[in-house]
Amino acid sequence: VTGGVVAAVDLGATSGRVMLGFVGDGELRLEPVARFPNGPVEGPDGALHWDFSALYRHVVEGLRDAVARERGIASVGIDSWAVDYGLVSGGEVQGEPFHYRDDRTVRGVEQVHAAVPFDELYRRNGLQFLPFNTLYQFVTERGLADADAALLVPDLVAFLLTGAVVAERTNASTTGLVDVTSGLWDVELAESLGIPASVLAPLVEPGAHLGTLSGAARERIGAALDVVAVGSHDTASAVVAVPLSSPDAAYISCGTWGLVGVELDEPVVSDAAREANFTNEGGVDGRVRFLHNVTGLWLLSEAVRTWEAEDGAAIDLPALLADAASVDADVALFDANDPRLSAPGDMPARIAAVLEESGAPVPATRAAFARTIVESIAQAFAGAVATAGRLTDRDIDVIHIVGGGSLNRLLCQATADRSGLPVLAGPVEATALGNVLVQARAHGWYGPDATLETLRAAVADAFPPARFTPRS
Ligand code: LFR
Repeated sequence: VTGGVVAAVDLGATSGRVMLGFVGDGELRLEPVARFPNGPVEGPDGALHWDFSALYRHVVEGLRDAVARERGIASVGIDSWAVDYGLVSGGEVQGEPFHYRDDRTVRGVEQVHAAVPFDELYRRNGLQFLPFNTLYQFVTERGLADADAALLVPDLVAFLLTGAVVAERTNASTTGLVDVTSGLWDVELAESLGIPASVLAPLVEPGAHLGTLSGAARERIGAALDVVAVGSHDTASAVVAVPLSSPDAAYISCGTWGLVGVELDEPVVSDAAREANFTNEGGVDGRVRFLHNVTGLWLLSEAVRTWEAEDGAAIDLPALLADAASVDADVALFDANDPRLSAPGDMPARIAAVLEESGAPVPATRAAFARTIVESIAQAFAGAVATAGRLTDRDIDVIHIVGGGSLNRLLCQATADRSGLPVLAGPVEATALGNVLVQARAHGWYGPDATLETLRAAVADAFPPARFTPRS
């Protein structure tokens, strides 16, 4: 291993960060440079949007701080949540991108499924049904016909930084418009839905050089940094950095969502996979991320947000989780994926309504509520791991949890207990690490033949996971 330093921009649904990644002989280390909040905002049209202008400003300021701290940055990589996009025309970004939790997608789903039945869609794009997959958003989009390109969020950031107009392949796979077999844009599908193929940018692979910071960005950041494509879907980057310890391991990338599944070489688009709502998203190096979206820490963070608004004061989450840990584990459970829990809002009241409907008792304290949420997420995780094993004919023997959820000991132990499998937790910053590692490999720092296994071995060395053994 030779080495150097790169910058990772990692944008999540609740916060974004800029980090420096140091890679060298036996070294793999992240240093946080900037962290900023993110979340849905209501636009003048009454719909949920992202404040993309603010996000971009934070990215530029973060990169400026990174350059001030470290002169020799070899490149920058960008990843974010999937599916959402901005329109570009005449070299400008048009308006603030819609948030995937906006309910305009209800119309989009009806429209798409009326034109192409879901089972045919699944055969073509291999994606689980999520109401916000980009194709459902596109068909409700008025500005599409006039746009030069529709770029997913990381590509949109790269465009503003360099002027490059591309679609990085792992994230493009979440649009529903990439053919799961060929890996190319399904132009015929797009056109049959009235989506102009001209807005779909050329596909690029993770590791591709996208360009150098252009005029305005270079001036504000203070260096002519190179931008390199990474697995720009945050989950694709996270999966790169899962220190998979067995060929039959499952992983859970747990943040706002819990992405539960296995890595495959070939997609599985069987009837059973479709009925279980498992997705075949594009991974780095052409691997397949065969997984299911479970609503993850969103349930807890929305509940905490509601309680904080009630109290007019911040809640100490570690203290709340410690109290939750001393509540009896035999609490009432609800379906974490209940669609009524998807939009922002008063989560404790909504969960209470779901519990009451099923005749289950509503927790009396916040600690008990937190316990019900964590156990319900763990139950959904265990179920999805079992389903992944069944659908791929694998005898899953260990579950890796990476991302923010890997720090939630209660959740890790509950997942071990409810699945009956050991849980290996960490690294917490898997997404940023995957981003850094794909750049590092593109620079040749892991040698000419480095595979994902080479990169994962580096993760396992630098970030030994914490083990949770199932209790009967
Ligand atoms: C996780 C994630 C999921 C995707 C969801 C919406 O951050 O990227 O993989 O399904 O957000 O984009």
